[in-house]
Amino acid sequence: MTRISKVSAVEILDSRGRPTVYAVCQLDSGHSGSASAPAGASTGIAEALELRDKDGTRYAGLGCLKAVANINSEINQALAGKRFADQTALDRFLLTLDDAPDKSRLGANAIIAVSLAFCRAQANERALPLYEHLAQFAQQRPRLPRPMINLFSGGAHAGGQTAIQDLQIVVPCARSIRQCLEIASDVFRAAAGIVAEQYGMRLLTADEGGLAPDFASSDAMLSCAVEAIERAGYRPGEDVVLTLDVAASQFYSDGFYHIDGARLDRDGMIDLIDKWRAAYPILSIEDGLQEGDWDGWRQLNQHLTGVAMNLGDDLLCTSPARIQRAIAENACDSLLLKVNQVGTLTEALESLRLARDGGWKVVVSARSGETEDNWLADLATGWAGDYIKVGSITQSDRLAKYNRLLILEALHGLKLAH
Ligand code: 2PG
Ligand code: MG
Repeated sequence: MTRISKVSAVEILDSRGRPTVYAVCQLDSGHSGSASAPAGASTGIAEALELRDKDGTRYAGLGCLKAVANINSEINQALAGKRFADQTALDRFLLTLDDAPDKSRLGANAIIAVSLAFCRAQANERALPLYEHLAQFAQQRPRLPRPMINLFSGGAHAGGQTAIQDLQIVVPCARSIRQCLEIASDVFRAAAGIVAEQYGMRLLTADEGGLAPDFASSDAMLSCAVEAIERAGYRPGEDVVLTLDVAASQFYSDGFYHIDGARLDRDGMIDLIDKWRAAYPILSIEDGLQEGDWDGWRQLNQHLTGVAMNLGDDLLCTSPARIQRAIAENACDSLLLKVNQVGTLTEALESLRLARDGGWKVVVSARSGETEDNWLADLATGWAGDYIKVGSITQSDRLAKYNRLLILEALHGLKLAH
């Protein structure tokens, strides 16, 4: 049993310069742990709610002082002096404190920060590296996830200059994290060179550090990625492949997808995805359709089965209920797992287990708003994610996670998935 002596919190700033929550959990044993909450920009409708102050005099209303105060007062009063057998006991207790289904009373940003801080404190108490503690919690054999590394950004992460939100590269030929990053860096440099030649700009990067030129179309973005892979000396489709986060909910309105100057209905959007798939080496399509169109997702799944991963982010919101529905309805075949979408580690683990039981692939993902905290790398390793989606290789909020993976590989002897 672990006895908590105190939990406390501070408002800190994330990679977009927006407030977020940093929590500390102190144990009677003298050990402690801390963690910070990430924050999304293209959030799904079914996500747990980040509590923001809505006080226009600070950070345009995005302050987190209420969430911080909830930890320092109510959550601390409820937890201080209590004993918990494990993470599940702590998380279940947290859920009893906030009876709002979307965790909006205390704030999902407050709850996830406490859930993670407790996890780190317990790992420290048990003298285990965080990934190992998480692996034992999930009863998984730890394994390094293969990175999906952001090359180009658009959508909500880059001012909407192109519709597709994230174009990422995966290096299937790499046998190590080190090699993945070396090759990704070659491709990124080549892409930066092409962007400089064709768009006259050096490194104009988006929220996750990806290059964000004003591509004329999705095709221009995709073909530029292929050109960058070739220019860097690699074979597209063999050495390096592409993954897309279409984030289609972001450009869906009035019943249509507004993309590349066209106004597409569901069938038109599925056709477009088929064309991309036929023309480019695409391993995975995330949020190819908007989050409310379950019939469309079933249709899309038939098109993608056997040719690309059909990855649900906004559709699923890491919610066990939505994952169960998607499995039952054959709506997709892979989970983008973001723990703050659901609000506690225990609920996220339930989502992971459902996805695994359904035979799905799992991509453990960062948010577009991150901090220097690196718990995600340990989570993706301890929970044996197939892939990790962290963003590009140009910002410390992203590199904190990649660097942790490099360290886990070099010093802890962990091996890359597949
Ligand atoms: C996504 C994420 C990460 P956000 O949509 O997958 O790229 O973005 O955190 O803004 O939801
Ligand atoms: Mg997404």
